[in-house]
Amino acid sequence: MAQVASTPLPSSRPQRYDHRALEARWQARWAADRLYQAHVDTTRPKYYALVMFPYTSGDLHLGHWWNFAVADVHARYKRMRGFNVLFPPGFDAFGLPAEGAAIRHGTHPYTWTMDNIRNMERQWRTMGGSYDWSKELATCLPEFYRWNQWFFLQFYKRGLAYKQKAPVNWCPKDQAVLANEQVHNGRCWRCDTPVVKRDLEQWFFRITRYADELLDFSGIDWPERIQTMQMNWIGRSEGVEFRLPVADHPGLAIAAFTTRIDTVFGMTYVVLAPEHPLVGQLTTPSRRAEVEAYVAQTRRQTEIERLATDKEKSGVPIGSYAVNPANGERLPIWIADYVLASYGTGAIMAVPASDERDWEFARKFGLPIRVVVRPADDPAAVTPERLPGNRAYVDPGVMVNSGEFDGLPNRDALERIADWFEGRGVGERRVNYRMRDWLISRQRYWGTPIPMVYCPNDGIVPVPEAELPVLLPADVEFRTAQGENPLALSQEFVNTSCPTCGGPARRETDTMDTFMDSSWYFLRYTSPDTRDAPGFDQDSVRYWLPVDQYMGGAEHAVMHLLYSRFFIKVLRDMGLVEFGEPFRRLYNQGEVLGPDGKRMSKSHGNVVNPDEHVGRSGADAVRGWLMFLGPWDQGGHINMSALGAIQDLLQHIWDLATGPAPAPAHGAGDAELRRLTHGTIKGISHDLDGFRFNTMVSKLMIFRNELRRIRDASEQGVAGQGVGRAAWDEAIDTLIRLAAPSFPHIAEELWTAARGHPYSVHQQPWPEYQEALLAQAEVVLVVQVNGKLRDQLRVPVAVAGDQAQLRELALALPRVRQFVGGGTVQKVVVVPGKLVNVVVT
Ligand code: ANZ
Repeated sequence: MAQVASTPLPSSRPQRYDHRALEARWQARWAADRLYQAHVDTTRPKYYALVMFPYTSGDLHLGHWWNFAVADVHARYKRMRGFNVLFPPGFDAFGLPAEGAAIRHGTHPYTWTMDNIRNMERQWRTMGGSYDWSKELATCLPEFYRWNQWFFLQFYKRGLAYKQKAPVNWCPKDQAVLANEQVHNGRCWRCDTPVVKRDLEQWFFRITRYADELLDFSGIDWPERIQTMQMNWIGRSEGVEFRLPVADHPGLAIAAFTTRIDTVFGMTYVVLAPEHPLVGQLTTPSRRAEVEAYVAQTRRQTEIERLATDKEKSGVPIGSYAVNPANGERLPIWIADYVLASYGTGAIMAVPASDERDWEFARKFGLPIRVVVRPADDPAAVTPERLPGNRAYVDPGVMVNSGEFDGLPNRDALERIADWFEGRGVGERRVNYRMRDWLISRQRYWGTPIPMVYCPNDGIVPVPEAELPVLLPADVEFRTAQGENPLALSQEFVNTSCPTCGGPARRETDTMDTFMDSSWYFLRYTSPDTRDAPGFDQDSVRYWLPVDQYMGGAEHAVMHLLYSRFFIKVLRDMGLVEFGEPFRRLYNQGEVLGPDGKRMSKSHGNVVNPDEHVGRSGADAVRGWLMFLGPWDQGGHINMSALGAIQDLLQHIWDLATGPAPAPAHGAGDAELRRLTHGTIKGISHDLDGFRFNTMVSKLMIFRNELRRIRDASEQGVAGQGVGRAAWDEAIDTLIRLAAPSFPHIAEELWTAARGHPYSVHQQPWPEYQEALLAQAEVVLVVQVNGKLRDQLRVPVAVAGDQAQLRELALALPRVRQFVGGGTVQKVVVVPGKLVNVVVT
């Protein structure tokens, strides 16, 4: 294997490390050779490595590099490990900013987006990544989004897509719906107008049908934190839904959901959400003005503001009363913003003694508090003043003031009262989820048109599959649109004919949430040219999916990562895929911060553009720089000293690989060098397996230091045990291969051009370490007599496990002989590699 190492390099070879020439040259060669193009090959183990695709915002900044370049190190490593790797790039290309740019600059969203893609792709390619550009996709192209429409139709057929009135954030000035993220302190992010809730007909996906299945994470290896966030988001709770008759309104009842039916005797008032449909009917004339003012005030708040626990409680009574079905008591009905219309039934039984929010509310408005569960160890704690800490008691305890249930542990009472209610037909056990159905309609232009038609005769009619895609119209006016959906203004788009009766009809002008695109783009990557349903080649998907390693930010914990899981489960139930989880392993990398330690943003003026650094220092240096900034999952902040350290590393690797080998008879000896080489392979492999890129780079640096030390000793003529040519060549060739995933260009140049090995280093197997070479040359064992330390034994590794020899050597030690003295050796206990104990009587 060793070839040309110490012969002077031919003059045509670059003597100096010049990243400029070599990076461009190798990138062109890899592209021409389609080195990273993935093909289905059932004879090889596959590995689907995926980074969350970027939004087409305009530029790739160093934060993108942090994601994509480091992920590339992982993909390259897996390739050298023998996997058939699929590693595709693409663009998340629909979304609001394109429309904003269109309004501001008068460009079409398509033009703006495609220009950005071109620029970002150019930057992306300078990374020297092993991305398979033949798989590239952009979600804003009809060849992609027609399948969104096709999936929508299938969901509709299966009852998983439906239309319903729902309250949305509405800016009265812009005349536009806003996403929750676009509401800042109750005001529009653009014009600062107070945002109101408005009920609009919206399209939903019935993700709640899969709620229970989405709580099951078995079979996937995801960070605990993300699983917990999804579980909290789904928010499964078991409880009882029961009815409270309304006093003086025969036949009318309020349904309430509670997880604590055991506390039903402690209910002292009832609260409806201000938006509850019964509020109008149950408000008495004398209360009307106050109630209406309160309802209007609530509509201006976001859900997040309403739920804040530190918020001062507010509410008003509406003048009517409800009857507690457990004891017949008449209780006042209030409305308050801490009760949400969208959860449970939008109404609660309030038990101030057992619930913190109800306690605060009751205290503020002077409502009664009745203790029904007391601490088990305090029989006197039956009044509010006697409760521990003078606050709501929420822990398990013993029932009081609850009729026949008094004295029971409250857990038992909970089941008994649930049975009692069910037996009397007053209520039923129920499971509730905090998660709502996925609202997918957006009143915007730059998204996938929802393929539905409204006909005066036939109602809502799906567009026939054969007529897909429903294309976004090109001639749309953006400037005049006062925040209104430009699609709705396009007569050419809106006016159509009914697929059923042929008469005049109107198209749906809502487009789909862009999370629709990201819910399945990873299927399309396997076969991006597919023109047939279902929008991906099923054989390719069978081979490549699920994704083996997904890499992306933790900010996607609930939306994208939950929607994708839902989507795949639906596709599985449709028989389109054979798996139920899209991403087998998930890794959340941290964030790279600006030089000032702050999040990079244009407003902070601390955005670092990679182009400049790539131009000056080379892509390899920037890749290493990023890895060296900190652990990948934690992030780090940009500092120039780290870049300098990487530039030194690259120069030193270059010098070692192109310079002469140490003269034999100098240096540390083959055994030590090989132990170093193989120990480094082991350490670096371990780090790469665990995504510890920063410590991996440190290990390369240590390896580099040691090799330089050996070489320098040789140059200075320091006598040693001698490093043979084979061991040196092994070390250098290993160094290059270990560096190849991180520094693909310099590694290729050194491997192929400088050392004359067969192209490409990126198709070489990953070096394997030999365990036997890792062991220390000598091992020191402790020698005891009757359990007391008396001496030590230094033996060659080969002897350290040889019981008979160790016994003999230990007994021969002078100090052992001294302590054995005239006694009899009963036995010699040998723990190989560690200890010899001589037992004497
Ligand atoms: C009485 C009670 C007594 C409650 C008690 C709790 C403790 P999770 O676990 O999140 O499902 N609740 C029900 N619907 C609500 C709504 N629309 N808005 C605000 N709060 C609502 O919580 C269920 C509990 O949250 C329910 O149980 C109800 O208060 C409240 F000692 O009923 B509970």
